[in-house]
Amino acid sequence: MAANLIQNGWFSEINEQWPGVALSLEIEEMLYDEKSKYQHIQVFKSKTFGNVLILDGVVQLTTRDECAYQEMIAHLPLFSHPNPENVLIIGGGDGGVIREVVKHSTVKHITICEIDQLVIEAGKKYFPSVASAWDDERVTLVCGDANDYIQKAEVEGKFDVIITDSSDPVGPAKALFESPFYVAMDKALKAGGKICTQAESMWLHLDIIKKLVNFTSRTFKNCEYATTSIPTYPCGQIGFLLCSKAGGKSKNSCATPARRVKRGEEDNFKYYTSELHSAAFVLPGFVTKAVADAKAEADAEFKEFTKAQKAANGKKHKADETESKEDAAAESVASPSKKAKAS
Ligand code: SPM
Repeated sequence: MAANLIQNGWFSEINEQWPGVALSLEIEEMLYDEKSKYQHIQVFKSKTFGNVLILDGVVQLTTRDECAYQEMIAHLPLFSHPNPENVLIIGGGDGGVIREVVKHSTVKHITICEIDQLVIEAGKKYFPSVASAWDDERVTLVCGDANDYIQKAEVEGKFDVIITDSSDPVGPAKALFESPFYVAMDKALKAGGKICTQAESMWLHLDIIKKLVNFTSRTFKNCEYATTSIPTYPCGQIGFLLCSKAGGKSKNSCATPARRVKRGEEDNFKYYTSELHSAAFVLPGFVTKAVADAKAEADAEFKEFTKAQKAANGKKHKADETESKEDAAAESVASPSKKAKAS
């Protein structure tokens, strides 16, 4: 943690990604401070929000409010799918998303691709209530770069649900906010598959949200932004991008759950409810407009591209025609007997 982020026993999340605004948490005890090959990892015990995980100076989770993020990023796509069996988690080395995915009895295999082994170890040691499902027999860990893993031929058409629990688009997670990564995730889905990715704050990063919607709406059948409130992320809010692949038995929209929490199982969830699922897709006017604008821009760009391509093909067709006429004329001059035979 940069020294200027701790003063008088308080951690302040000062960062260029959210200029002029910062959350502060009072530190009771510093528990862990290591630099991995990828990032600076720190854990402290806070006065009122439990243990806190910080990566490169940015809050990733606190034990008090992590449910608002982990439950929503996992259950929004899982309950939108009628029968999720094979799930991929990208990132999420603290183990919180695994803890949520194992709650679905339909799920047979869970692959988690996390780049940083030290995050996994810190999670197990300092966040046992979060990293509680690593031993579930359905879980396989791939320790590596998710952007490489998702491009592999062996994952094509393999998953029902992909959940990307990443840090922000600076540092190791940068490529996870770019179009090629989403195109590769689409390929890795089965028909009717769903993806859900950490998609930043509507108060701070409307530009990132619009960019994500713009390129995902070209690839997927449907894409939607959903929101959750979480006090320890900047501005107290974070969102998710949910994209659906056509086909299968899934509905294209994730806004109405395909399955509801079963009666008697409500206590498995601290934050998520079937009602909150639908409510997460009800957005303030300016966000609804930004999402609609991004989709309309993508449509217009696609139409423009198709028009330009048609025009280029038309020109090429004409040029080919002229060329073959000229070739034929030249050939008939060079070998008049052929022409005579042909006629
Ligand atoms: N399993 C928890 C990992 C958290 N991953 C998301 C962290 C996002 C932190 N930054 C939020 C910034 C919002 N603009």
